[in-house]
Amino acid sequence: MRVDATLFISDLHLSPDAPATLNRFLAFLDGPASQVRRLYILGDFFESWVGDDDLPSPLPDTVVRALRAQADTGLEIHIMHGNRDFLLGKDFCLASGTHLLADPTLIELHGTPTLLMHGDSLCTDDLAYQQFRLQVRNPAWQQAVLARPLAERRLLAAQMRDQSSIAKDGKTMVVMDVNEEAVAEAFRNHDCPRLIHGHTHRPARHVHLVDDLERERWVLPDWYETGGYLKCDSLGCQLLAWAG
Ligand SMILES: [Mn+2]
Repeated sequence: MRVDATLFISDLHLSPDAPATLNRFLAFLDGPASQVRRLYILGDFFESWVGDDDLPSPLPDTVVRALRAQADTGLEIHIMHGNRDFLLGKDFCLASGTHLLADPTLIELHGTPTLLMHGDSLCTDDLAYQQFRLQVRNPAWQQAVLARPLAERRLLAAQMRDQSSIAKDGKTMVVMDVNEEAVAEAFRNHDCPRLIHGHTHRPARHVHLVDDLERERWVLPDWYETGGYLKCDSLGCQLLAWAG
């Protein structure tokens, strides 16, 4: 029996180089996720995604089968693009039984209007990154990339990962965190009391006073060392660790 609760995860950065994280995720699906009705994956599920024609590779294949098994037994699964896996497409969703979610999306979460985002669009102090984001989210750029051979796209993905880690080295923690005004704007634009996002890898519950109303912002953990997730039901939300 699945209980009426919703789980949120993000930033697993699943990759063939991190088998422990994959195992932790598979255990999470068979554990906490098998007990509830809904799972939201808010971006950077994969460390990189070179196109849905890579589905037969071992890692995507394992993950798709595991998601599918839960979807087939009643788990509603939604997935949002992150800044690593923005090429995840319809074929992935069809194969895994998941639903692609726009960034941002406002949902009614157990009675509370809740805004869901990956979180990178809130990091407006990082101008170089926002430039990059505009490029990779451009449908024309994505089509051009997807038209290239798979092997070439794998190389490109590796290069982009290297460039991202070099770029991060030169940036301060403040630049890479969310901008307070961007957060306030998001709350205002969607007129909601709650926001859930990932991306910054700084799990926490923040309270923001926007237009005289208290709003809560939950930041999801990454899965590099251990895992973790946010569990929400009609009573509220809580961050939980998941060591597998
Ligand atoms: Mn991210």
